[in-house]
Amino acid sequence: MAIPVEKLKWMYETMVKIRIYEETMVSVYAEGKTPVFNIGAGPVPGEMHLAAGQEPVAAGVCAHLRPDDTVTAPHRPHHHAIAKGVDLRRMTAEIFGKETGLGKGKGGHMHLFDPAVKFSCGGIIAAGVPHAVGAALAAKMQGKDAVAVAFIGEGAANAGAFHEALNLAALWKLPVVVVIEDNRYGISVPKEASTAVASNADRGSAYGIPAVFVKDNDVLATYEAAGEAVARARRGEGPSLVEIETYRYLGHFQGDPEVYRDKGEVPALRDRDPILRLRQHLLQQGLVSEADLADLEARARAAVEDAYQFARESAYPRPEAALEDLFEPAPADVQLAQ
Ligand SMILES: Cc1ncc(C[n+]2csc(CCOP(=O)(O)OP(=O)(O)O)c2C)c(N)n1
Repeated sequence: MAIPVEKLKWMYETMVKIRIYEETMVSVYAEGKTPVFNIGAGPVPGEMHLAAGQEPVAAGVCAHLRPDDTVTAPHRPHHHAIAKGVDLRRMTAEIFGKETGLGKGKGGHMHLFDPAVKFSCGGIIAAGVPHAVGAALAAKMQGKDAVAVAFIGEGAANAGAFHEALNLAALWKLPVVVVIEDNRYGISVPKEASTAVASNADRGSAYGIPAVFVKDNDVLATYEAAGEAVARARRGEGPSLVEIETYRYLGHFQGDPEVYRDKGEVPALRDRDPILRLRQHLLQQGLVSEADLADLEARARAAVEDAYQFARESAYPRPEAALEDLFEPAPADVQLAQ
């Protein structure tokens, strides 16, 4: 399948934007947390899970999605959010805990919600799968051709929610695609120590649905596999499972001592960097010039810098705001017990 040049350029720019975003976060998150690591200090309090290296998954899948398609993401959500088109300023402000954030600064980095592009994420492993299946059920009942995509890690594919949700999605032929990011580890536990099958694609047959395994963090192969799965869902033919072999360059969380992996692992992975591989492919095929790529890279960097500046300059919420927006106001025709 020939991939349109505009899509290739979009995927390149998106991957570069994600990488710059995550690398910027590495240093911003560290502000105020040295020499003694204090998780509450600095401009970005709380835990931080970054996805540098995993860009092909988000870009290759979201290249097929529309704003009215739903995406649910896990605790490592920035790459999915960026690729889905979440407002970068308001996302960054949310991560900084500012009142201009997507959730008025009350959620932080694991709780990003943008209804404008139907994006959500959360820290409970595999919880996004039933949510995506619910969105797919809603689209089907409303007669829409929107689809839902749930991104989860390979560790989460051992959770009950994943299996229960897939069973129902298959039974009801819902327009949902479950994308598993195999980045080798669930925190410190390697996949082979937690999962009895080498590839989660083998689990598709348990639900009678198509399933593929995409090797080597390859954005072009991811684009093709996701394209087939999304098109099948849009045609009303039901769910699919796509597992993508990807790499996590950073720790499970920022501050992770990473004693569970060999010191040579990440440098070897970085030698096969997926952004550099796409760059070389675009140039070798004569699809773009160095100047074109420099423009895309400059635009990506400018968007990231603008978002961080917006977040830094925004105000913190008023203390009283902690008690606002906790409950949806009751509909007028509902009498509340006194
Ligand atoms: C239901 C539940 N159990 C346990 C945890 C603690 N936990 C947080 S991240 C994580 C590992 C997730 O691994 P994986 O799904 O492979 O995603 P990755 O971190 O590699 O992106 C666990 C067990 C949790 N958040 N939710």
